[in-house]
Amino acid sequence: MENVKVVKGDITKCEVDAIVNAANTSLLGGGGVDGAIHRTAGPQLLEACKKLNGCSTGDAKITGGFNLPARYVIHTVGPVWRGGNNGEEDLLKSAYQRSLEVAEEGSLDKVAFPNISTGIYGFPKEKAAKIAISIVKEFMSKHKYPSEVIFVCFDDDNYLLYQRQLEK
Ligand code: AR6
Repeated sequence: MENVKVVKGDITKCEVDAIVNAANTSLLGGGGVDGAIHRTAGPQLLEACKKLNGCSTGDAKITGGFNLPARYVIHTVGPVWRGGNNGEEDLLKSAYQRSLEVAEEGSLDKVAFPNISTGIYGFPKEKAAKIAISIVKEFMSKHKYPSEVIFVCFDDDNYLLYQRQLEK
């Protein structure tokens, strides 16, 4: 599908309508992609996040992008991988689904996703890639927005997995 793309790189450099942040339930910043997004966006992002009163795992909330090239940040919280029998797959699906719904509600056209939960949260990468791609394709087949989704992979493993999965 040509409106679903994969690139290797840093999501904080993406000039899109919204980038998705793999945050934690506090929404007050952290390491990984969350840390990079807050560093680039500047302190106004933290101020905006403080007003959101956190976010449940599997949910998503939106702020402005401040100093980022992206107009908005959709903050979602993926699950911590605890062996796979604690609802992790459904929670990851929900994190993608809710992020897409928030984009759709804002009529946001071009959205970039990081590989949610596959860093510090330890979700198996191949399983996560299959979930991400299937949820995104299904959502896009039913909705006008977003009309373009970019999977921004930071590590080689994820980049190769997404390339392989998207070729199918
Ligand atoms: N651009 C794109 N992807 C990135 C970047 C970047 N600049 N930096 C890292 N990644 P992680 P999680 C990739 O750990 O597993 C934070 O502390 C990384 O290679 O950022 O959902 C939050 O506050 C990996 O593939 O997020 C939470 O506490 C992917 O982003 C916790 O980490 C996700 O890795 C969330 O853990």
